[in-house]
Amino acid sequence: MLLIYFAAPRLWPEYRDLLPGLLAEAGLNAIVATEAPDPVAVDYIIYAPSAPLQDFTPFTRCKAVLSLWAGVERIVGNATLTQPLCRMVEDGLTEGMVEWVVGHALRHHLGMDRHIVNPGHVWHPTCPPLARERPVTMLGMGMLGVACARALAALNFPVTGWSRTTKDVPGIATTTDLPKALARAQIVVTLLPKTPETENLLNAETLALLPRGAVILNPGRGALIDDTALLAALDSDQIGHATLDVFRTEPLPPDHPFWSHPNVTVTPHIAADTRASGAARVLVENIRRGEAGEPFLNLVDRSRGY
Ligand code: NDP
Ligand code: OXD
Repeated sequence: MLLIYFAAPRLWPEYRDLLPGLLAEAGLNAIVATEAPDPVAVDYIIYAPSAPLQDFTPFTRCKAVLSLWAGVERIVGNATLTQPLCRMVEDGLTEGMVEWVVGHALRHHLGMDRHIVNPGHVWHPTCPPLARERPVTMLGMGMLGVACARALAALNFPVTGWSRTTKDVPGIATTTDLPKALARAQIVVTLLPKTPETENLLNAETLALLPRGAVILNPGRGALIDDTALLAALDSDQIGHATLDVFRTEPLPPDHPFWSHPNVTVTPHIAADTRASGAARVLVENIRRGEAGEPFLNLVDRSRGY
C-alpha cells in the first residue's frame, strides 16, 4: 500500500517517523512517501491546503483523501476530487481550541488588559461581574463548538449554542434562531466552517443585533465576518473588542487595519494546531477502516460543504 503525504514539508519528519510504527501496529503494510512517480499506485493521500496539489484526477486508485485540517473549505469544492474526503478530528486540536477560547474569553470577561497594561499605575478597584452574569454565544455547535461551550459552561458562563440543526447539549441553551442567539451575547465565539451560507454571517445587520460593547472571538474562519462591517462596528463601539485568529488572507497583510486597531487582537492562526502524535493515529485508523471496508471516520459531506 502507498500513502502520499501532500502537506507542510516542515511537519513531514514527524509523520515520517510516526506513521510506519502505527501502521505496523494496525497490521498494515504500507510505504509512506512525499512523492508518487506513478499516481495510479497511490492508495491514500494525506492532505493539507499548504500543498500545491489541485488535480486529483490522476489518483485513480486512491481510496480516500485524509485532511490534516479540520476546516476543508479549500478542498471540498474541488471538482477533480471524487474520492471520499475525511477531515481531522483529534483530541489535541479540540483541547487547543478549548484553551484558546477559554483564555481569550476570560481575558475580556475579567478586563485583564486594564491591569496588564497600566502605564499610569492607576488603581482600578472595579470587580468584574461573575461569569454567571456574562452570556456567551457559540456560533457553531460541532466538535469544537460543543467542547468550548461545555468548558465555558463549566465556569458558569450562561452559554447559548447556535447551529444549523437542533442540538441537545446538557447545560447549554441551544437554538437555530440567529437573532435570538445574538440578542443577549456579551461574548460571541465563531466556530463555524466557511461555506456559502456562513460567509459574512457577522455583518452590519447581525453585528447590530448584539448588545452594545459585545466582544467577538473568531477562531473559525476569516470569511465568517465582513471585515468592513466589523471595523465600523468597532469604531462606533457597537463591538467592544474583536480577537481574531483567522483572516481572509493569511498571513494578515502588514497594512491591514486589524493590525493597528486598538480594539482588535490578532493571533496568527494558532488557536488549535493538529498535533502529529494524535493526527497520525486518526490517519491510521481511517486507513485501517478503508482496508477493512468499514465506514471512514470524520467523512465530509460534500453537498453541505463541511
Ligand atoms: P464541525 O463540522 O464539527 O461543526 C460545524 C458546526 O457549524 C456545526 O454545528 C454545524 O451545524 C454548524 N454550521 C455549519 N453551517 C451552518 C449554518 N449555515 N448555519 C448554522 N450552523 C452551521 O466543525 P468543527 O467544530 O470541527 O470546526 C469548526 C471550524 O473551526 C472548522 O471548520 C475550521 O474552520 C475552524 N478551525 C479553526 C482552527 C484554528 O486553529 N483557528 C483549528 C480547527 C478548526 P450542524 O451541527 O447543525 O451541522
Ligand atoms: C484547521 C485549522 O482547520 O487549523 O484544522 O484551521
